[in-house]
Parts: sequence; C-alpha cells; structure tokens
Amino acid sequence: MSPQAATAEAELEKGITLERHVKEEERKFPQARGVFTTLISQISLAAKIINAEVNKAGLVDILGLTGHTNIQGEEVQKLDTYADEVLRRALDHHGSVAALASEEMDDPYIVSGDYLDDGEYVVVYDPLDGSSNIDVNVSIGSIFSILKRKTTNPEATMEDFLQPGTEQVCAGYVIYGSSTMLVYTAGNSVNGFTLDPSVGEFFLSHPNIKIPPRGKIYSINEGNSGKWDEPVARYIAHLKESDKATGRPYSARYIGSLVADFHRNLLKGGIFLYPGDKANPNGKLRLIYECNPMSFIVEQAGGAASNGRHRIMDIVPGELHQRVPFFVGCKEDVADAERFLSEGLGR
Ligand code: AHM
Ligand code: MG
Repeated sequence: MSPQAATAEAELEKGITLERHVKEEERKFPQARGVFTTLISQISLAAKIINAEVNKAGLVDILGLTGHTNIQGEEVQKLDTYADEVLRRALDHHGSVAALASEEMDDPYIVSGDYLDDGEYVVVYDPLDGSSNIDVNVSIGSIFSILKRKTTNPEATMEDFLQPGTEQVCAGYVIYGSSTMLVYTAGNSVNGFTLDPSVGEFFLSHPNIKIPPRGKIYSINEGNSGKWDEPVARYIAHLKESDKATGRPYSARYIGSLVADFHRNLLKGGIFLYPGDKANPNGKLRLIYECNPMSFIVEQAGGAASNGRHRIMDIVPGELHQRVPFFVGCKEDVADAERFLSEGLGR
C-alpha cells in the first residue's frame, strides 16, 4: 500500500466526517460562527441526492429507458435542471444565504425575506458540470463557491456576485465518479472526503491535498488545435518535446469533464487548459461558477490559475456568466504557459 493510501485508510478509520472537519475549521475562524457547518452540510446533502439521481440515470440509460418520458409516461427532467433545483432548495432557507446564482439560471435567485436572518452570504454553483458525459458513464461534477456579500440592503444585488475570486470564503466541488468525493477549501488547506454509500456519510480520505510544483500531464481539447493562437500551439508542441530535466514529453489526458480533469491533475500533477481561440476568444468556461472556485482550490493546494496573462482570482467580473480562458494546475506549468502566451514565442 502506498503511503498516501495508508494515510487515507488511517483517516477513514478515525472516521472524521465532513461536518466535524468543517466545525473544527470554524474554530480557527470564529467569525464564521457555525455558518459554514450548516452551509456545507446542506451542500453535501444536495450532493448525495444528485449522486443518487446520477447513478440512476446511468442505470436507466443502460436499460434503454431514457427519452422525453419515463416508464410512467411522465416527462423526464434534464439532470442538470434537476441538480440546479436540488441545490437551490438545499440553500434557499438557510438564513445566511441572501441569493444564489448558477450556470443554469439566467438571473440570480433572490431569497425571500421570510427566509433571511443575517443574509450575509451569496452562493454560486455549476450544478452538474460536464453533464453530456452521463450517457457514457464518465465522471461529472458539481462546483460551488461562497462569497460574503458586499451590499447591506435587505435584498442582494448583482454587486454581491460580481466580486473577484479573491473574495471567496469557501469553494469546492463534488465528483460523481467511481466513488463520490467532495473536495473543499475555506482558505486554510484543501481536504477531500469520500462518500461511504453504506452509511451515506462523507469521510475525510484526502487530508491536506498538495499539488506538486510540476506535473507530467496536460489536458486540452486537441480537436480545437486548428483554431488555437500560435503561442498556445507552441506551448503544447513544447510539452511534447523530449527533455529529461522537465519530465517532457508530458502525457495527454482529457476527459472533457472539468471536475474530473481538474481532480486528476490536482492529485497527480498537471495542467488543464481551455484557452481562448480564434472562434471563442474567451474560451468556454465560466469565471464565476467554474474558474474561480477551481482557482481558489488549486492555489490553496500550492498550484496556480491564470487566464494566460493574469491570475484568475484577480479578475473583477463584468457580468455573471462571463467566460474566461483558463490555465490551471501546477505552479511551474502555469508559469511556463504564461511565459509562452506573454512572449507570444517562448523559446
Ligand atoms: P458544461 O458546463 O456545458 O457542462 O461545459 C463545461 C464542460 C467542462 O466540464 C469541460 O471542461 C468542457 O466543457 C469541455 O469542453 P469541450 O467539449 O469543448 O472540450
Ligand atoms: Mg459547466
């Protein structure tokens, strides 16, 4: 057994649940006053419900029962819409959450005053990222981020959402894979919890995750190479050259599911890229729902995230659904990519 696997097993034996871990983290940050404990346990409840439905979707698909109606003749809801509703319902009565925004909603959901106490936070999420992969049994995920509100008026406004990633107080993702995991950071290390389906509880399995300074993997949709800008093409060509000192050539690994690609690179080391290109100068991924939470996590694990020129978390969003080129992973790899992009040449 590898030392990492032995540590994971030892932690599982100690039985540190997600809730206990969050509570212990909160003791270090008294200003959080139990808010995160409830918020994260509500998110983990939503994750368990979505997980059950995702597994069922796979089963239904294998049995050839998918379509617009289910076996009872009822309309089948799209899973991403379902996941969106599950997360909203888990968070819209919390008291400290004033508003929610998600990749699936055009506008933010403002929580009714009847359900507000201090309403100090807003939560943003991508309820089911990579959902086109469900049909083929490939891992997908949910991504979330919690921000402290800026405005003090009773109703949250857009200003509360349009904050740079540096203002996040907590971020995480859930991966629905061969096992289901929740990984989160509250700005003090990154920790991963594995769902034990027999008891329906997340247990600490990956304490204090650290990404190595340099990886051996690159993840990009090479099918887009005809549209890449020259510096991106040269950087990818560079990764394929042989060089013992920097461990090149790198291996290509691309699932097409951000959470799964990110999770693998976080644990094994690597760089994930979704650059802007000639057709889509801002790439595909969303700054607020996808890139900021992943950037907070990777930085806490010792890595980096950039739009090719600047740190992702310093970008002040201009709009809720803004897209941004994304380079995320090991610090030295992201620095190399930035060098190629900023010099336009690199070698
Ligand atoms: P989605 O939010 O519509 O699911 O799209 C985001 C997904 C990411 O999970 C993944 O990294 C990317 O799209 C893959 O895009 P492509 O198929 O263009 O490579
Ligand atoms: Mg998405």
